[in-house]
Amino acid sequence: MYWCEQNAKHIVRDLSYVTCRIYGSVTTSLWVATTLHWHLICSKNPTRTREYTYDVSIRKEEDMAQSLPNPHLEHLKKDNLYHLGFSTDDDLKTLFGDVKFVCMGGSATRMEELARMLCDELSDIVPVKSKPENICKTDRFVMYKVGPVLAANHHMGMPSLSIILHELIKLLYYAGCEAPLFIRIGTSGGIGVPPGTLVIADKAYDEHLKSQHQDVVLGKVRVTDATFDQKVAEEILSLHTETSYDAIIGSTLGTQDFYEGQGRLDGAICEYTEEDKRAYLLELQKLEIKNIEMEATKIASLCQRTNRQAAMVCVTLVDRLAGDQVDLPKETYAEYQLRPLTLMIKFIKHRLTQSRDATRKRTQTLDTNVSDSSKVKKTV
Ligand code: R2B
Ligand code: URA
Repeated sequence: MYWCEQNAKHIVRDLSYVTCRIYGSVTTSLWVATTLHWHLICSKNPTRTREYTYDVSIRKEEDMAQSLPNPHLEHLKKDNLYHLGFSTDDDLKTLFGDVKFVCMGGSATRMEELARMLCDELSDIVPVKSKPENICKTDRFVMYKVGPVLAANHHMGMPSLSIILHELIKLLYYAGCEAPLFIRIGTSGGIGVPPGTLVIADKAYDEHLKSQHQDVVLGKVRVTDATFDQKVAEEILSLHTETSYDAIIGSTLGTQDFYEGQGRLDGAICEYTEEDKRAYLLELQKLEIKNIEMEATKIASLCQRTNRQAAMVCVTLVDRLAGDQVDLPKETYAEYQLRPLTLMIKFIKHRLTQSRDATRKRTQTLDTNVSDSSKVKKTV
C-alpha cells in the first residue's frame, strides 16, 4: 500500500492502460483506475478519506485528449445541456464542430460586445455573420457563435461559472471539436499594479493561499491543481503591443466572495482591522499574486481535470493596496473593460491567420507536387 501511494501517478496511469484493454474505452478505464486509486489511499489511511489530491498530470496523455472523464455519459440516451437549452438530439457537430476558442466573461453585455467586435475583426479571415445573435436557448446565459469562436457569459462566482463550463465542455465534446481553448476575459482588483493593467494568469490561488482548487464531492474534499497553460499565457503576452497600459503575467487569487473574501473593509460586515487587511494583501504580493477575482481556480481546475487548455486575462479596476472601492469614471470603466477583449481578439486573429497560412502553404506544396508529377508523366 505504501508503494501504491509513493507511485500513485504511475499506478493510475498503468491501471488506465490495463483497464482500457479490458473495457475498450479510455473514459471508462480512466475513471475505474482513478477511483481504484482513490479507494486504495482512503482505505490505507482513514484520516485521509476526506481529502484526496487529484493528480491531473495523468490526464495529459495524448490519446486521452478529447475524451471526458465520465463513463456515465456513454450510457445516456440523451444529454440535456439544461442551462444552454441544447441537447444531444441537436446536430451539435454541424452547429459547433468548428469551434476552436471559447471566450467567457461574467457580463452578458460584454459578451455581446465581444461578439460584435469579432464579427468585424474576423471577417477577412473566416466566414462570419455580419451581426451576432444570441443562440443560448434559455434565459440563464447568453452565447454567441462567431466563426470558430463561442462567446458566453458566466455571471459572477464559481458556482455559476462551473455550470456553464461543464455544459460548454460537454457541448464541444459532443460536437467533436478538436482541442478547444477556454479563455476567461474579465475584471479584477489589482495588487500593487495601476488600475487598467492586464493580468494574464499563470496560476490561480485559492483563499488558503495555495495554488489549488477545492471541490466537495460526495462529502469529500477533492483538491486539484489550478494552473493555466503557460505557453498560451506567453503567446498572449507577446501580442500585447499597446504602450499606454501594461500587460503582465502573474498569479491570480480566486475567491468565493467580493467583500470579506477579498479582504475588503467596505462590506456589510467586517471583523478585522485595516492592518489585518494590509498584512493579508502584502502576503499575496509576496506570492506574486497580481490580482483578485472570483472564478480563477474553478476554470483552471475544471479545464485541467478534463484535459482542456485554459487561459485567463483580467483587467484591474482598482489597486487594492490603495483602496477597496471601484470608483472609475463611466468612460474609463468602459474602456478598461474592452482591454482584455481587444487583446484576446488579437490572439484569436493571430492563431487563425497562422492556421490559414499553414493550410495555404500545404495546398500550394500539394499543387506543386501534383503539377511536378504530371510533368514527369508527360516526359515519360
Ligand atoms: C470579477 O468581477 C466580478 C465581481 O465584481 C466577479 O465575477 C469577478 O471575478
Ligand atoms: N472584481 C473583483 O472580483 N474584485 C475587484 O476588486 C474588482 C473586480
